[in-house]
Amino acid sequence: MIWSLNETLPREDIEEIQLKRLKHAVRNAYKNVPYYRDQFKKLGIKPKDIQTLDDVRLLPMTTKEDFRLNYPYGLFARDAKDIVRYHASSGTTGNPVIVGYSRKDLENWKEDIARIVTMAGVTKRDTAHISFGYGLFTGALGLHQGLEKVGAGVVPMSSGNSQKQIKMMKDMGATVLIGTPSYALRLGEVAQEMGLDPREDLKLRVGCFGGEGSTEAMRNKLNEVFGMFATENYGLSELGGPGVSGECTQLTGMHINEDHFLCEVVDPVTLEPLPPGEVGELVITPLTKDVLPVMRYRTKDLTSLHYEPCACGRTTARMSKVSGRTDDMMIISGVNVFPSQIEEVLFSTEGIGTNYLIKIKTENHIDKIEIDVEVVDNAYLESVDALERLHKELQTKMHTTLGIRPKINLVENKSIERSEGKAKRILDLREK
Ligand code: DLL
Repeated sequence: MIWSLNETLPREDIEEIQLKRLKHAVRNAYKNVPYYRDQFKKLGIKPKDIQTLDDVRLLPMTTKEDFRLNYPYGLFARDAKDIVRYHASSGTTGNPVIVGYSRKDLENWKEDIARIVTMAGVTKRDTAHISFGYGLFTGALGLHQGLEKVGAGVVPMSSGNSQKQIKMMKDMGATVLIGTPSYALRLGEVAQEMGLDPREDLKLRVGCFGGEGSTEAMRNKLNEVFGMFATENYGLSELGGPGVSGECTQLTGMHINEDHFLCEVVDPVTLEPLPPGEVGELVITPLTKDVLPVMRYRTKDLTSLHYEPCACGRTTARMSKVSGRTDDMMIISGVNVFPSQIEEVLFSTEGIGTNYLIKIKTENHIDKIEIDVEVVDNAYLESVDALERLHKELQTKMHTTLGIRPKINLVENKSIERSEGKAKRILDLREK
C-alpha cells in the first residue's frame, strides 16, 4: 500500500513542489534566523536568488558544529509560543543538539513516518512494539506517532529490561518490531536464553529498524532469527529525527520523502555535487520545517541517490544503504576502512556472533586495529585446530576485503557488552 499520492508523482511535479517549498524554507531562514541572515550576507545572496532547484548550491551549508555554536536555540526560526515539542540528539560529548517542533512540524513528521511504516508493510491490523528509548531521542516518539496515524496498535515499551520485552511481545502478539537492528538481535538472543524460539513463539512479521547502520548480512540474520521481513529507515535529529527515508518491500534502497527533504550527494572533500549512483556525503535541506529551516545539512553519512522507477509504484528517489560516516572512516596503514566492511566479513562467517568490537590503537605512532569477535558455536571450543582454522579464515577474508590484516581476538560468547540502543562498535584507544 502507498500512504500518500505525493509518493507517486511524476518527476516534474515532485520538483515543482520542491522548488516552491525550497523558496519558502529559504525565506523562513533568512527572515527568522539571524545566523542564516549573516551567512547569506557573507555569501552575497538573497532569498530571491533561489530560482531553480540547482540554486540550492548557492546556499550556505550547515554542520553539527553550527548547531553547537548556536546552542541551544540559535537556529530556531520560531520562539517558545509556537513550539510544542523538543527533542535532543544522542551526542556523547559537549552540548547536545536541541530540536524544536511546531504543531505543523509534528503533523509533517507523523505523515513522513506513516509513509515509511506503510512502505515497510505495516497496516492498522498490526501491533507494533517500540524498543527505542523514549525521551529526548527522536526514535521512539517519532515512530510512535506515525504508527498511530496509520492505526497500528502501539506498545510503547522503550529500551532495556530485555526479558520483559520478550514477555510483552509474546503475550501481546506483537507483529511489528521497531528499534535499532543491533538491539533487535540482542532481543533475539534473550528470547533464546529464555528457552523460546523467536520464530515460533513470537508473531513478529515486519521489522522497521533504524538509528544506526546495518549490513545486508545483518538483515538476513534478523530475518532468520525472527522469521520476519526486516526493513530499515533513516533520519537524524537535526532534521527532526526518523522520517527522511525508508525501504519499501522491494528493498531497492530507502525512498526519500522528497516533498519534505531535498537531498544532494556531494564529494566530502571538494563539496562538489556527485551524479546519481555515486557514493558521497548526503546533504539535506528540509523543505517544510517551521522551527528549524536548516540549510544544506551535512549529514556525514555516505550514500548514493537513485532515480530509476521502483516496482512498488513510488516515484521518489531512493538512497542506498549508508555505507559509513565520513567520521567513522579509519585510516589504517594508508587504507580507508569502514566498520560496515568489517561487519560484512564477520556476518558472512559461520560460527561467530553478531557482536563485535573494533579497537583502534597506536603502536609506534602507527594506527592499528584489533577486532574482538565472539565464538558462538561450541564445537570450536572443543578443538584448537578448529579455532585456528576459524581465526585464519577471518584473517584471510579481512585481508581480501579490507586490504589490511587487523589482529583478530576470538573471545567467549556474550563477553562483549550489549547495547540497548545504538551499538558501540568502535573503541578508540589512540593516544590523544
Ligand atoms: O538516529 C534518528 C532515527 C531514529 C532514524 C530512529 C531512524 C530510526 P540521531 O540520533 O541524530 O537520529 O542519529 C542520526 O544515525 O546521521 C546516521 O549516521 C545514523 N543513522 C540513522 N539511521 C540510519 C540508517 C536518529 N538507517 C545518525 N542507516 C545519522 C545508517 C543511520 N545510519
